This record gives sequence, structure tokens and C-alpha cells, in this order.
Amino acid sequence: MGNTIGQGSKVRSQAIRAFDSSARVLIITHEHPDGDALGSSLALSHALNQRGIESVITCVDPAPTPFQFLPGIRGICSDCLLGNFDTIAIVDCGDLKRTGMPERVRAIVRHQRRVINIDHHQRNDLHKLVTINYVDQEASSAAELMLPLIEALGCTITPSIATCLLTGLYNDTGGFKHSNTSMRVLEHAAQLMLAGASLKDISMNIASFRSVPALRLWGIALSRIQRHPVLGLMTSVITREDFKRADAFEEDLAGCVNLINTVPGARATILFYEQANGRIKASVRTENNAVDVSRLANLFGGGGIKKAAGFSFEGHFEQSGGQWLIAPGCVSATPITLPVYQPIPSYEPLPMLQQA
Ligand SMILES: [Mn+2]
Repeated sequence: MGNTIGQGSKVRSQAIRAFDSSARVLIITHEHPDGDALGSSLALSHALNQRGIESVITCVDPAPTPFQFLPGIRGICSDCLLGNFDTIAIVDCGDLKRTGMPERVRAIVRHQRRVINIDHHQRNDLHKLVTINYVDQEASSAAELMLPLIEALGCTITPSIATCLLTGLYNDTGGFKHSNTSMRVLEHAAQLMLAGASLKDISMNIASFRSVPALRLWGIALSRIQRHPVLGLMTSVITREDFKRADAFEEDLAGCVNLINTVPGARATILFYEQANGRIKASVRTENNAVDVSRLANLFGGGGIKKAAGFSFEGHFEQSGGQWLIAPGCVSATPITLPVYQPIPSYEPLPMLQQA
């Protein structure tokens, strides 16, 4: 069988055969789960249950509040007893590391022949370990790959499955705004709405509800926006002290980097924030087709997709003379100075708007 990469019908039938001959399936998704990780995993779980196949979803981190509306979310386990699983599906994990339990996954793969990797990330080291790779780097989301897989399993797209998959599509296309919103994505979205998913409810839950602590934290991040005049790079910084002051958590920052990235002419945006584990996390976004932020993230041992990526490194922020410095002893021997504030130039409308 070997390492097949692709989303063709051949790989799909390998995956179907593996699922169909299983009594119990373990689904693993990535740490700090997002709407695609949770939605795609839950949709697969609902579909397997429809086929009389038992399934357990495991994720090392809890599901953030905005995703608590997803059908079945409370059944997700933070740990799994490695027992009698016939097949393991790893969903939306660009890297082994992203599973949050790389050593355990390595051990599983050593003893388990049937491991299916369902993913859409640019860099994926899982494919070397796994027997069935249902991977398409051009797909917007794991949900986009999951819909044809569930259909091929012979399952009915119930309102629950439709809601989970539409949440995945919504999440990874930035609410159908990013450039990965292809015609196929919109066709899938229409199909899922016909099957009973409510786009309005999904967008209300994911994008429209913000807690007071989250908005306070966003306010701090927005007040610190810097723009690099040459690179066209937007940056901002959040420290542990800011989290405390706003009474907020790391998950409250979700979506903030996308808002900063709306500045016209921004080639890319990096939101740096101090994590509880003493590291600095960098969330990177771009809407520029000439920029692939996953390559930048790879340089620092991170990963992601072309338009959205992340990495982390040891260190903390210090402020000196109104400037933010990344403290030395981590990525570099000398402090790294973030770009100073540059007034943001007025901008021209996009060409398409001018023609209108
Ligand atoms: Mn995804």
C-alpha cells in the first residue's frame, strides 16, 4: 500500500475500506483546536456512528467557547486510553507535533497498521509515518476533504454533520473571505446549508460573539500595531501582563490577527503573544498571493498553510524607549527590535472597485 498522497478516489477507497472494517475508530485532532479541527473530527465521528462504528475523538486542549455549539462537542476527550482501536484517523494536523502527543502517536503508528492522515496543510511530516494519506494541500480545510469522504462512506449528511462541516469551511476561509474560498468551497457550503446547516448561527457563534475580556485584549493589541515601511509587515504584541489586565485567555486572541491584517497593503501580519509556558507564539496571516507565510513559519520550526501559519520560540518581551524588544538568549544573541510605528499611508481602492 505504501505512502499514497492525494485526495483521489483511490486513497479515498483505501480510507473507506479501513473504516468499514473497523468496530472502533480513534480520531485525533490538533492541539489548540479550531473550528476546522473540531468540525471535521465531529463530522467524521457522526458519520461513523451512522455506520454503526464506534468512535472516540481526542484532543489535548479543550474546545474554545465559540465552538461549544457544535453537536457532540462535549464527548471529546482530552486523553485516550490506547485500547482496541482498529483504525486511527489524524485530522487537520500539519505536523506530528501538532497532535500535542507526538511520542504517543509515534507509538500508535508503530503498532497500528491502519492510520489515516486527513489533512490540508503545506508541510506535513505525518505522511512519512502513516499508511493512508488523504491529503490535499490545495483544499481550503480538512472539512472540504471530509465531505466527499463521508459521502463515499454512504452516509446521509444530517443537519449535525452539515453544521460541523460548514463550521470547518467557515473557520479556515475566514468566513468565506480568504482567497482559498474557491467555487468548490461555496458549492460545498450551499450543499451543507441545504442539508440543514445554519450559516447565520455558525457565524454568530464564531465571529459575532466576543466576551468583554476578549475585546479588552483586542484593544491592547490594536493599540500596539506597528508597520514595517519596507517589508509591509504589520505586527503587534501581547504580554502575560496584558492577559492578566484584561482578565483574558490565549483563546480570546483568536481572530485578532485577521483584523490587524485588514490594513490595505499589508503583505503579512504577525501577532506575537507571550504564552503561559514561557514561550512567545507568533500567529502569521497574509492575503497577498505572492506571500506564503507557512514558509516563514517553517524557518522557526512552525507550520501552517499559505495564508495562515504560526511558530513559537523561547523568550519574552521587554519594553525600552517605547520600543518592544524580544529578550535575548532565544532566537538571537542580541535583542530583536520590532518595527517602529510608521503612519499608515492612505490607500487606493482595489482595481476591481475602480472599474465599477
Ligand atoms: Mn484546517
